[in-house]
Amino acid sequence: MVEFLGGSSMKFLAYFVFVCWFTVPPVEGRVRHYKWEVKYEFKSPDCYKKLAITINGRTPGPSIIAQQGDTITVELKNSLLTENVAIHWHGIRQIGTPWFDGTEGVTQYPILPGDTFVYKFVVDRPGTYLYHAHYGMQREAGLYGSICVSLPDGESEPFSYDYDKSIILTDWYHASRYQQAAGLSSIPFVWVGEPQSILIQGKGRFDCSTPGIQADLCSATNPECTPYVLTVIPRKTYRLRIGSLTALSALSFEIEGHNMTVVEADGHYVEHFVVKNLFIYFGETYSVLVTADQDPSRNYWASVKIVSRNSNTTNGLAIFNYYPNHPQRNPPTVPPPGPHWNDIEPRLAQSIAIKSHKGYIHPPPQTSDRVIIMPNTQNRINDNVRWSINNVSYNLPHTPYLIALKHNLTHAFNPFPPLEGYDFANIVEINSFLYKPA
Ligand SMILES: [Cu+2]
Repeated sequence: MVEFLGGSSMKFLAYFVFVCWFTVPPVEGRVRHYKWEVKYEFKSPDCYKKLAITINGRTPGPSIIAQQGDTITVELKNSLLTENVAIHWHGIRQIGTPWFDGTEGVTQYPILPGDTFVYKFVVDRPGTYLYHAHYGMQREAGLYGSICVSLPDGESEPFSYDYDKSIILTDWYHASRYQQAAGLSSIPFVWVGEPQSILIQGKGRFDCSTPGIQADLCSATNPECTPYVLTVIPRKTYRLRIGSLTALSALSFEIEGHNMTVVEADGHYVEHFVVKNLFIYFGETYSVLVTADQDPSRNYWASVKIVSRNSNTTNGLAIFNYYPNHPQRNPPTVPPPGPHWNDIEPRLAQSIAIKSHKGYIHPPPQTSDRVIIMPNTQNRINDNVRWSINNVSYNLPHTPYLIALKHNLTHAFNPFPPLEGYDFANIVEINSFLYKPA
C-alpha cells in the first residue's frame, strides 16, 4: 500500500490524520440522565393562583446542563391524568434521532397519560437552547425550561466570564390555555387580550387590587411571587443566557445602569456588540455579558417590557442584587420605563448588528443540488385564516408524519386540495427567480 503513496501523498495522509485528530469533536460524551414527572399544580407565579404544569413541582422545569457531545436521557412520566404530553428540544438538531424531536404528530406520538417515555439524544453543538411542551398550549401553562451546552473540557469560547445564569422570559395569562386555544379557533377569532404579567424565570407580579379579582385567589405577600433575584459579586462578569418563550409578545430586556455585550444568538457565536436593551422574540436565545461595575452599595432593577404592540401589561421586574446587599432590598430608584413600544430603530440596529463571529463562519455551499420552494402564506380555509406552506395547512394527523413516511403510508398526509383563486404558480415563479442557484 505504501508503495502507491509518493512523498507528497504521505505528507497529505499525515496532514489528513492530523486535521482529523484535532478538528473532529469527541464523539463520546457523558450520559446525563434526568427523571421528570409532569403534572398539574396550583401555582402563583405572579401572586394570582391558577393551574400550572410543572416538572418535578417546578415551573420553569429543571435546567439541562451538559457538555457538547453528551447524551441526554430524559425519563418523563406523564402524570397529567387526562392529557398527552410531548417535549420539543428547541435548537437541538437531533442528527440521527429525529424521532426524539418531540413535535407531537410530526415526528412522534405524544406520551399518553400515566405513561413513561425516555427521550435520548446527543447535544452536538455548544450554546443556549430551550425545551418546551409541544402539545396544545401546554407551553403557556408553564411546561418549559433551559438547555445549556458548554464546550468540552479544555476548549474555550471566544469570550470569557466568571459565572453564567439562564433566564427564561414568558408572558403569563390568567385565562386557561383551553380558553385561549378555543378563542383562536373560533369564528370570528377571539384574542385572549394582553397578558396579565411578564414572568422572569417563572416570577412576576400582578396587582391583586385590580378590580374584579377574587381576594382568595391573589395574595401580594405570597412568597411564590417575590421578584426573581440575580445576585452578583462586584467586579465579576456574568454570562446571562436569556431565552424567550412568550406566546405572542416581543420583549425588551434591560438592567438599570448596565450595558450588555451580546456574544451568542440562537446557539451561534456572534461578533460582540453592546446594547442597553436586548430585544428578544419568542423562541430566541441570546447570551450577553454583564459586568457588575456599578456602585455596589445598592441593588438595580432588571426590567422587561412588551414592545411592537401597545400593551398595557405592567413591565416585568427582577432584582439585580450586588452581594452582600439583601437580595430582596428594592433598588432606590424608579424602574426604567423601557423603550417606547413602537420605537423600531434600536430593534433594527440590533438585528443589523448580529453577525457570525469571525472565527466561526461556516460559508454556505456555492451551488445547490436541489431547489426546494416553500411559499408561506395565510389562506382562508372554511372561514378560518390559516398559515400554509406550499398551500397546505397543518392538520393534526392520526399518524405522525415521520412514522407515516417510514412505513410509506402516503395517505396519512391528507393535504388540503389546492385552493381556488390562489395564485400559487406565480409565487413559485417569483421564488424560483429569487433563489435560483448561481
Ligand atoms: Cu420551540
